[in-house]
Amino acid sequence: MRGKSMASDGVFQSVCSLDCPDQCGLLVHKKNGKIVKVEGDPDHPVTQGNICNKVRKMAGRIYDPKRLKYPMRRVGKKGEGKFERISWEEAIQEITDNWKTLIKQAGPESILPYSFYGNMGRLNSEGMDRRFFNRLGASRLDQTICNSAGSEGYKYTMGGSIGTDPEDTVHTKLFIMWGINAASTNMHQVVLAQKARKNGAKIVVIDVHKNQTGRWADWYIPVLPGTDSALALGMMHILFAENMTDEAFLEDYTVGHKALREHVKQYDPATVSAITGVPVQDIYRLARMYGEASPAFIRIGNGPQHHDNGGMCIRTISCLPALTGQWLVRGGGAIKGNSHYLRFNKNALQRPDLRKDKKNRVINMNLLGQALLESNPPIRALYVYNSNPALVAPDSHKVRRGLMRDGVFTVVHDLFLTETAKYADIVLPAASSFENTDFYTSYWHHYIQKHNPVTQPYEESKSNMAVFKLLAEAMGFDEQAFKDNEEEMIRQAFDQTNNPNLEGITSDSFNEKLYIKADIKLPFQGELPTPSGKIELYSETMEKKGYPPLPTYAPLVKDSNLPFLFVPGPNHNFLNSTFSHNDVHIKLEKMPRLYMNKADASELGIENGDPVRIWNDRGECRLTVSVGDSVLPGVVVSQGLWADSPESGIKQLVNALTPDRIADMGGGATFFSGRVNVEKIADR
Ligand SMILES: Nc1nc2c(c(=O)[nH]1)N[C@H]1C(S)=C(S)[C@@H](COP(=O)(O)OP(=O)(O)OC[C@H]3O[C@@H](n4cnc5c(=O)[nH]c(N)nc54)[C@H](O)[C@@H]3O)O[C@H]1N2
Ligand SMILES: Nc1nc2c(c(=O)[nH]1)N[C@H]1C(S)=C(S)[C@@H](COP(=O)(O)OP(=O)(O)OC[C@H]3O[C@@H](n4cnc5c(=O)[nH]c(N)nc54)[C@H](O)[C@@H]3O)O[C@H]1N2
Ligand code: SF4
Ligand SMILES: [Mo]
Repeated sequence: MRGKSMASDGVFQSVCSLDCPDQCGLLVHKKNGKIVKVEGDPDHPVTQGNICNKVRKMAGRIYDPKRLKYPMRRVGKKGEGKFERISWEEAIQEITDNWKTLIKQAGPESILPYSFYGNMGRLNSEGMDRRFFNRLGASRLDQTICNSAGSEGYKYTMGGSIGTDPEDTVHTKLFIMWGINAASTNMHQVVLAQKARKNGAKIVVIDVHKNQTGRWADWYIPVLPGTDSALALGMMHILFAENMTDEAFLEDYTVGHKALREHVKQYDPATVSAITGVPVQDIYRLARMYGEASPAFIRIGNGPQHHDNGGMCIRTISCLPALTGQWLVRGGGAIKGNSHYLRFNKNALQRPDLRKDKKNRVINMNLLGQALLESNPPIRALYVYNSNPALVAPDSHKVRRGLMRDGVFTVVHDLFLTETAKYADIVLPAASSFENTDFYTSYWHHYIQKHNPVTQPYEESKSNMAVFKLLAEAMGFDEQAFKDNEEEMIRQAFDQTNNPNLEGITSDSFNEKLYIKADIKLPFQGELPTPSGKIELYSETMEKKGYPPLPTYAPLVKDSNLPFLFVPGPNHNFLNSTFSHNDVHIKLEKMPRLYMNKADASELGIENGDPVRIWNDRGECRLTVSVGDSVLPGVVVSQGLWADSPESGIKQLVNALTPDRIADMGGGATFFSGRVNVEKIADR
């Protein structure tokens, strides 16, 4: 620590709590008790003092005049945003009185928690909250909105979220950025790749949109949405056919390579080209480049798995490094996610033993609208924290119809009056992560960090942890689990982790060192956590579950005959919907655009900068078009989770258009598999 954390002036070490793989070390500057500047901590071994522009501007968000200061009760209609100030005592009393009545009338499953990782701190995202809802016996939430399809797919191949140490990628000679907009979403992977590039590394980007990352690449390969597994199978076809596979590695460390060799014969370059839109000669060039380069590294992003076939797509891509034996080369291999390495003691943290009825129903968070509208028995209370489903969940209008329903008593705990909070009966002000004690584990690099608060909670705001303790007390839960403080919970999380990578790391280690690296043994010196202990190119587990046991291409669901596939991803200056309320970030981003191919545009009489209406039977948006060749014909792309502005008639909520269909694996979301129509309009 560079200063005493609660001193009113000084520079304090901190961590970025946003849902971003980089999990940067921060330095927070304070003057007269207020945060005046946030910058990167040069001592962080991976992020080394660089941070993104959006978090550089974090002080403005912390003291944004729109930040919630005290609890409030709704006085207007749901969604209208009219509230009156109440005290914390009144708020807790009203919430728990309501819940107690509901539990008597309809049982605790009538209450649904809804949360994600608006704050990555484990105590405040999956600690005291889990203890509370377990003890309450509430309905359970399946947290599927982000990476669950891809993680399940990857797991069939590798046994878990196990990948390359990103620090080793300074040695890499070939980077394939596959469906990741790393320049915006994983900037330190780009920094590492830049270092490797100075030593001759080449960078290939496979994406449906030539965005910041595609423009940075040595070679950008446009691909049609949802066709990546075909492209990976085409690469395998060539690797086997041209003897570029590592037979010794396949024999020693994989299961099913002989079957795979036969299976991929059907994915010849001509067939694959017809599916993917990638020219035959480019498929050859890509496969040969991959077969020849070493170390070759694939950074697998979230894009390809937000599709109907997303699980299988990641399952397929994750087989590639095994074919060439790249897992044994320092700086080779792949990263989809790395969270398996930092497994702490989840049971001690979350206390599933406090749940009496182990069969409580599970609600898939991607189906929030349907759950609120159609569940039987109905959901009668909703408690939202660390998330903004009215903006981020698929099929927004369905979600909003659910949130509008009378008879759903809704509480929202957030730093801002988000679109979701406008539907709440009670709104609670949240402390920012700078105000909390917590611990953080990255899902990309291998470091763990404890966080001590750098400032007092803003106005009357409280951390999630503090609120769940108050709720537990008011519900009369008297177990020790609800009396534990942050330090005790951190101790429990690092006690008996059963994880060799964390051997020797206890909560005391955090007093000695701020950034603690897990001790990672290369996967192939030991066993992988797959059933066979090897990389499963052929998966019996998949076969038993009714999936093709070998990697296989399946087309997207065609949900209508509308002409365009719509890919609404995140943007550079927001983090999901976080910052979409902050004027500085809005100004940086300017406005939401719709990227369209010039051939499509000319057919529709659309010119660059025209306002367009984009719609399907779920909803509509009005965006400004950007015409060019950054997307293939038949595809339109937008960036950013922007809010509508009903006052000014602005419709830019992209999830109004996205399907709430569930992906092939993990209950995942299919944000990028919906179809839309586009037409020119006179004015946005
Ligand atoms: N600035 C910023 N950083 C963020 C976030 C943010 O909102 N803003 N969000 C954070 C979170 S929660 C996450 S999960 C990550 C997500 O970050 P990424 O892993 O980068 O995922 P996305 O940005 O959703 O999509 C990545 C890319 O996939 C492309 N894509 C879409 N469909 C396909 C396809 O079928 N095939 C291929 N090859 N490409 C496709 C998109 O055009 C996009 O460029 O970023 C985190 N970091
Ligand atoms: N169209 C489309 N939709 C998407 C995506 C996409 O690419 N395209 N990406 C999807 C993905 S990958 C993800 S992960 C989800 C993310 O969706 P969300 O998890 O909802 O992420 P955010 O929009 O950042 O909202 C987080 C909220 O938590 C609040 N918050 C922050 N810290 C705290 C805290 O300590 N306590 C409390 N109570 N609240 C806090 C923030 O103020 C913010 O309102 O969105 C998904 N939605
Ligand atoms: S959002 Fe990501 S890149 Fe930006 S400071 Fe946080 S962890 Fe670092
Ligand atoms: Mo995410």
